[in-house]
Amino acid sequence: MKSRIVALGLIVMLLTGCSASVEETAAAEEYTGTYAFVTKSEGNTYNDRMAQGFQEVIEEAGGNCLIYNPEEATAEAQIEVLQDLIMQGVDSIAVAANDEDALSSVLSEAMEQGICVSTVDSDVSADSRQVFVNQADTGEVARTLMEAVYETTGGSGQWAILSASSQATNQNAWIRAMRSVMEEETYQDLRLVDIVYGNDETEASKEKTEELLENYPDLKVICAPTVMGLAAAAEVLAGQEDTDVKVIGLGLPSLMSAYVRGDEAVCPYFYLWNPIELGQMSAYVSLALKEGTITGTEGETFEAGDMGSFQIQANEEGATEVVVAPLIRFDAENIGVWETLF
Ligand code: RAM
Repeated sequence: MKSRIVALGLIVMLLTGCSASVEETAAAEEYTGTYAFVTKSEGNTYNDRMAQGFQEVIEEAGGNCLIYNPEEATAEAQIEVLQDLIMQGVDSIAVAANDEDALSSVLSEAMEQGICVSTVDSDVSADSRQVFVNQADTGEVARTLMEAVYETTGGSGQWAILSASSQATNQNAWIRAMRSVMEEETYQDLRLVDIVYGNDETEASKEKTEELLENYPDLKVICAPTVMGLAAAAEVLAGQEDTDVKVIGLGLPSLMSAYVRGDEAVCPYFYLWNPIELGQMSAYVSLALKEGTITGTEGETFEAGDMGSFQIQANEEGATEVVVAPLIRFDAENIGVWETLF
């Protein structure tokens, strides 16, 4: 008898999304509920643009939206927020993880409580969330950045990486993938001399940039796959009297417009996806998980408003993800259009 009750509970869970209560079934059908979005940290315009997209979609669907920006880009700061969300009994949590493993236990607890859990921008281990909303294919990001390093250095010489926090899953995945692209013969004359971490904070990233310039007088290029890091490095380079060092990476047009224009531009071009659309996609995924349209399994499809129909795929780590968009290249020619958007 007991196992029949458990089985019935499981069927209800599958039919109604992550929570097993019958009352919530009705709510899910109307797309109501409380949907939380936890960013990596406050003071990062990129996170604000993602949160903006998330909020738009949730509120349009009639949901209650909660945005949390932890004070620092650390796992500890996020765990505190996540514990609070479990206590509040929210319906859904979407989180951009500061650490691949450290959030596992709190996110698993959230799922046990019937909360829908997804990651966005930066993932956790596969068993502590249902699906990852990936901004862009990891291999494509790595190859694109390596090609930019190659082109900007002229194919040889020293370069360094200015990353965000040392535990960030997305940063580390891109760095790992860049290292494997670097093994190709084309890149054999390039030398990665250092990887430094500015924690997605402007001052810390500026200090790390200055240290790189001091420690490596022959440095040619800094690659910063973090929007706060890229803008900070560009600001430092633009303030140097006499330097040929360039910066490339992932950045927000609104923060970079001063640095890509003109012959002496310290950043010849950079890349990103649309962070507002990334937040929107995270909201559509959260709604579909709650509604029960998807559970986070490979092959499931769902509708993402104007962005169309999407399918959940398996990634290289054997986990599931939705890949949002190709990378956009920004340079002096097109930045004027993009800088007003994000
Ligand atoms: C930073 C964050 C974020 C990353 C972007 C490109 O602000 O580290 O996770 O995706 O840059």
